Amino acid sequence: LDDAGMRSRSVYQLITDRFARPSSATSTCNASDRKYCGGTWSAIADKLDYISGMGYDTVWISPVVENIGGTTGLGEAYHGYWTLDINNLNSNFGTADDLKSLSTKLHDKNMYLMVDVVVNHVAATAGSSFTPDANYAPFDTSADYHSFCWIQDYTNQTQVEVCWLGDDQVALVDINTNSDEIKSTWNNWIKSLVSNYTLDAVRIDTVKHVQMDFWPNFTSSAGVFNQGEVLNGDASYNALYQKDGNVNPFNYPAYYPLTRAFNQTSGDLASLVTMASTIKSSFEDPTLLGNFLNNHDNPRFESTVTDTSLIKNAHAYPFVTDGIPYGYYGSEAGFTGGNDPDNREPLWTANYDTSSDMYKFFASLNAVRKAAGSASSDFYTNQMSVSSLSDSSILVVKGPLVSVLSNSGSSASDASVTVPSSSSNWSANTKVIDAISCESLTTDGSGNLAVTVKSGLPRVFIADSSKGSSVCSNS
Ligand code: ABC
Ligand code: CA
Repeated sequence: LDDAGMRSRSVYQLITDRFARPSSATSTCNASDRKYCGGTWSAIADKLDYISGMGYDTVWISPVVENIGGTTGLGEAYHGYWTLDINNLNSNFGTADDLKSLSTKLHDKNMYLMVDVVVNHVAATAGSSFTPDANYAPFDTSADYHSFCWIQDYTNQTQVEVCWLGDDQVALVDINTNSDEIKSTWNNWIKSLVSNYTLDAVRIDTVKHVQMDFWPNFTSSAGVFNQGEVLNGDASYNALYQKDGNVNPFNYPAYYPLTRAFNQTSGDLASLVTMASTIKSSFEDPTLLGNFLNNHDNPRFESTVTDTSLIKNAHAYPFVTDGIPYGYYGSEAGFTGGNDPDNREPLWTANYDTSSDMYKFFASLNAVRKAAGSASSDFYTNQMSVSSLSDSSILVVKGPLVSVLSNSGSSASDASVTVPSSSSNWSANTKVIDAISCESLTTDGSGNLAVTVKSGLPRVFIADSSKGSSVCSNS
C-alpha cells in the first residue's frame, strides 16, 4: 500500500481553537464552557518551532469548513465538526490566505499538513424536524439526506450507516452518501480542498458511518495519505476498511488494551500482547495504522493515571510499534482533562514550555524512531514482534528498535530482565543506547542484554552502530 511518505512521519494533533491564539487575545478559556476560545491558523503558524522541537513533522488540524453559528444545548462549534457549508471556511479560524500561509510555512520547514474532513453529516439544532435550506448548499434539499432515525444500536451496521448521530440538541443530519451525485460532489470537493491548500494528508471522520463503497473513490480523489476514524475496538472490523475502503484506520483496536495495560501497576499486559498479534494477522498493512494514546474524543490517559512512569510507558507504545505515531496537543504539558469537553484545554495557559520533562520525553521518542528509520531502510514497513518479558514488562522489537515497557510504576524497586539475542538479533558485545535515560549498555558474549528497569521507566534501545549515538547527542 502506498503511504505517500507518511510512514516515516509522526503527527501532532491539535484543535485549532485551543492550540494557539493571537497574542492580543486575553479572554479566559474554560474548556467546560464549550465556547470558541480564539485559536487561529495564523497563530498555529507562529508556533511551528514548538511542534517541531518535539520531533513531530506533521500537524493534524481540526475541521476547517464553515460550521453552524451561535450556541446550542451543547455549546458552540469550536471543534469544527458541526458542518454548515462545505464550500466556505470557518471564519473564526482565519481566512483562506491564512490557511494557505500555514500550509506554506509548514512546507518551508519540511512539515506536512493534515486536515480533518467530515463527509457523513451536517449539523442542525432543529433535531428530527430539520429541513435543509440554501445555507447548507450543496446539500440543500431533503433528498440529499437519509431520512430521520437516531442511531440506537451500534451493532446494527445499516443503522450505523443511514441513521443519525447526535441528539435533539445538535442533530448530525446524515448525508445521503449512497447517491451518485453526492458521491461525485464529495470526490470533487476533496480534490479541490487538497489542491487549494496543498494538503499532504487528510484525517477522515466517522468512517464507519458511511457505506464501504463510498471510500475507494473518495480516498483516491484525495490523492494523499488518509487516516480514518473507525471508532470500534475490533481489529477485523477495522481491517475491512483498509482492505475494501482504502482507508487507514486509527488504531482503536490497540488503544483499549493499551490503556488497560498501563493504567495501574497490576495492568493487563497480556491482552496487549495478544492484540498486537491479532492486529498483525487482521490488517493488510498494520504499519499504516494511526497509533495514539490520547485524542479529542477520549479522556486523557493522565486524567485517571498520575504515576509518571506508567504515563511514560503508555505514551512510548505508539512510537515504538508498527504504524504512524500521533501525539495529542497538551500531553507534553501534562494536561489531565477527562471526557469531552474537558480534554480540549487551551494550550496557551501552559506557555509553550519546551523545557518540561514530558516535552523532552516526546522529543526522545521521535528522535529514536527517526534514528531507527535512517539506520534500517525497511524499519517502517517491517512488522514488529511483541512478547511478554516478565510479570510487569513486555518486549517490543521493531527492526533496530528494542523496547522494554513496564507497568511496575515509579515506586517499584529495580528489576532485572534479559533481552535475548534471539529476539533483538544483537551480536556479542554490542553497544546499545537507551534513548530515554541516555545510558549505554553492552550485550554479553552471547548477544543477550541484561537490563535493569529503574523506577518503572520505559527503556527504548538502539544499537550505537545503528545511529544510536545521534539520539542522545545533546546529553
Ligand atoms: C457533543 C458534546 C459532548 C457530548 C456529546 C454527546 O455531544 O461536545 O460533550 O458528550 C463532535 C464534537 C463533539 C460533540 C459531537 C456531537 O460532535 O467533537 O464534541 O459531542 O455533537 C467523531 C469525532 C468527534 C466528532 C464527531 C462528529 C465524530 O472524532 O470529535 O464529535 O463529527 C461515535 C462515532 C464517532 C465519533 C464519536 C464522538 O461518536 O462513531 O465517529 N467521533 C461506541 C460506538 C462509537 C461511538 C462511541 C462514542 O461509542 O461504537 O460509534 O463513536 O460514543 C469500544 C467499542 C466501541 C465503542 C467504545 C465506547 O468502546 O469497541 O464501539 O464506541 O470498546
Ligand atoms: Ca451515514
